[in-house]
Amino acid sequence: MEKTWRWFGPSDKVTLEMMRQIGVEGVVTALHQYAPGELWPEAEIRAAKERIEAAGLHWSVVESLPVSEQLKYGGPDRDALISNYIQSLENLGRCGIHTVCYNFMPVIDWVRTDLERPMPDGTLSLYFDFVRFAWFDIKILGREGAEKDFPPEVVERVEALDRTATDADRAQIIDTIITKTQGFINGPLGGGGSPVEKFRALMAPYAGMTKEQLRANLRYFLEAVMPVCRQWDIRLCIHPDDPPMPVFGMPRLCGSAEDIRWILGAVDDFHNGLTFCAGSLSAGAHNDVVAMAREFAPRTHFVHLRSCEVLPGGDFVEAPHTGGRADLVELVRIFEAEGRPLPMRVDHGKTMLGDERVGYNPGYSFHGRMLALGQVEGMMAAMRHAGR
Ligand code: DNO
Repeated sequence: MEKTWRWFGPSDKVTLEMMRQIGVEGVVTALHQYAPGELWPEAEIRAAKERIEAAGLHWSVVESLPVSEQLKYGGPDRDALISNYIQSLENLGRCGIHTVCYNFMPVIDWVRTDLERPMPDGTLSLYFDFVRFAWFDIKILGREGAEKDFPPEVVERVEALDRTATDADRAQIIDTIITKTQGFINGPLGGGGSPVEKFRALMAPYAGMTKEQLRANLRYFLEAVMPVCRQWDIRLCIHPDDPPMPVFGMPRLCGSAEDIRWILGAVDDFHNGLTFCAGSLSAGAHNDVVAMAREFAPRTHFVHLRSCEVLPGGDFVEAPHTGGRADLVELVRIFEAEGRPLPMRVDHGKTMLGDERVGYNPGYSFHGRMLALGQVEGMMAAMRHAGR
């Protein structure tokens, strides 16, 4: 595997020079200045690429070329948006960039209820608290029928929580779920008005949508973009749903082995591939992550290494890279054996040793990820040694 690192562009507090010092080889980035759906001009791609190369690195993966909401719900402009997407892929191909990650999650990308949950060792971790998540859905978003999506004992705890919650607690969870977690990935929601109102408006086109309809829209998109991927050898790789289950009553389609099988079979082409995000997949107790890696390695084009621990009651926490239920040692063995120089980045890390004072994007601390990269690099070295 190739050691890569996610870079949020020139404003990222982790610089390209810092990455080089810790042994990173390839950069994972995007043209964050463009909103989802906008065309990425070739000149801008080239400029970003040259900047990365001037630092002695190379642009290995695009994460993400975002898929607009209209493509996911099948809105009236979808064909125009698809032609922009195709043109952006061609422009990337012309610049020699061949791996492109995307996701197909309606409205909300990854979800956490806590971005700085204190751990017993003094580090801070991302955390998903099932009851607080349900509280957000039922009481803050006020989604119709939301209580039916949760077990009665969770709904009871939501009632109790709501009686004691303060305005500051409400503001904090809105800021976490809507503003902070989504903001640095897909850009700020923009405009005035309350984030909750905007969030409801974004969800509206998905009302009543089934998983089958979402799948049909993904197939439509994949069929349309595959020719340009073949022509320019672009390996498109879908990112699994994080967490790997439906949220806020909207369907999700990439959370289990069966889902991934369906996606890879929908257009059975090497260029229709997977981002193997061990962290997202391990957050679902239904997933046997190692078995999935064995099955899907031949169509995996990008690897995200981290591991979750699923706790009783449905909470999950991001475990150290040497622990949790993803079994990274085994995953490294499987992906190293693929023989292709698969780009791999360590995903989220703990916030530690002063990271909390710098203001990194949630999950993208410097020290925490550096520690994780060292751990994964050790696993890779051991595999390579054993294979000699
Ligand atoms: C969060 C990330 C996701 C991922 C996108 C890919 O930290 O894993 O936001 O980048 O879903 O499209």
